[in-house]
Amino acid sequence: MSVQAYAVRDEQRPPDNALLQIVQRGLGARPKRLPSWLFYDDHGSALFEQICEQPEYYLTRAEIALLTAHAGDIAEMLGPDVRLVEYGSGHAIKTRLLLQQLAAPVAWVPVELSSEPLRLSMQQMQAHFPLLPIQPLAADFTRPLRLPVPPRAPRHTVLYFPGSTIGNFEEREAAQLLRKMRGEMGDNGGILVGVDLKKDRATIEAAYNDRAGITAAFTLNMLTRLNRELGCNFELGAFRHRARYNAMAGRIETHIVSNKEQRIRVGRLQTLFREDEAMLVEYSCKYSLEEFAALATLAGLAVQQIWLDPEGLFSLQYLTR
Ligand code: AVJ
Repeated sequence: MSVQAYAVRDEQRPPDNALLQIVQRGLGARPKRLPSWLFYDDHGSALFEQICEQPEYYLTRAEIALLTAHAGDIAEMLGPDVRLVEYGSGHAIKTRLLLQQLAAPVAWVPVELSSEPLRLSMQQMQAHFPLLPIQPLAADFTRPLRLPVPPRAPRHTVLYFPGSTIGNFEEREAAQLLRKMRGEMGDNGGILVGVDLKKDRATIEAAYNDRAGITAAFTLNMLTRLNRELGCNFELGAFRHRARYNAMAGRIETHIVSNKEQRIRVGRLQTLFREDEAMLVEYSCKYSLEEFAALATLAGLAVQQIWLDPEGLFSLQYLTR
């Protein structure tokens, strides 16, 4: 047996090549930049759930309040025999509020990258709606989807994209994603999308800098993940979380900032972080209603209806051709 076969560092699985390339490219870029989907390993997903419970993180509470107030109207507007395709599957409460009101839904199709969260949310949802056909789809929703054949013909397909996840995409990418969704929903389908709204800086910045430090832990967990999956040597104490609202661009910009000059190993490469060098890890774009309408137009869509939560912090918008 060759020694080479054992050259893999112990207690680590062999580095995933695609991931390694993405990270090497991101750390080689200037300024350094890593994609925000890297947050969501098991621990990151659990931390995100905790973020949603922080008093400062108004988004989730506002969206739930919105659905509590308006799910009935939304369901009425959508009509019966809807196929609900959900981008993501980690929104059990919101989805339940909506599904409860829908008349004779044809199927619920949660779309999620990893199959484990998919299986879990499927089980939970089936327990609440024993008669609802569930057709989970393990896929990357930024790529063209091949939707499963529905159990019966839907009146129309509604793509449900809650949580303001659309905000993680820069405007050009967001328009591209909406245009892709436009194709998937078909001629008389629609998109029901959660959009966080522009508001005062203090409220927005607090949401991404909770006092309990959960968001900071969520951000830095990306480094833990890279240590584990790629054998990097990030020291958690040597970096800090920074989230600031860029009012000009209308977005929260989250960075991981180096506390000192240090070298980090990424596979066979090394990268140098200067003291206070900031690596971009997330945008969370905020929109005015006018700006989002303009974005929809760019994607060949029109805003049919807008619902707001009682405090006017967050919107749910229905887009059609
Ligand atoms: C799940 C993408 C909507 O941008 O507000 C929360 C993720 N990041 N706190 C957001 C997140 C830091 C969240 N989204």
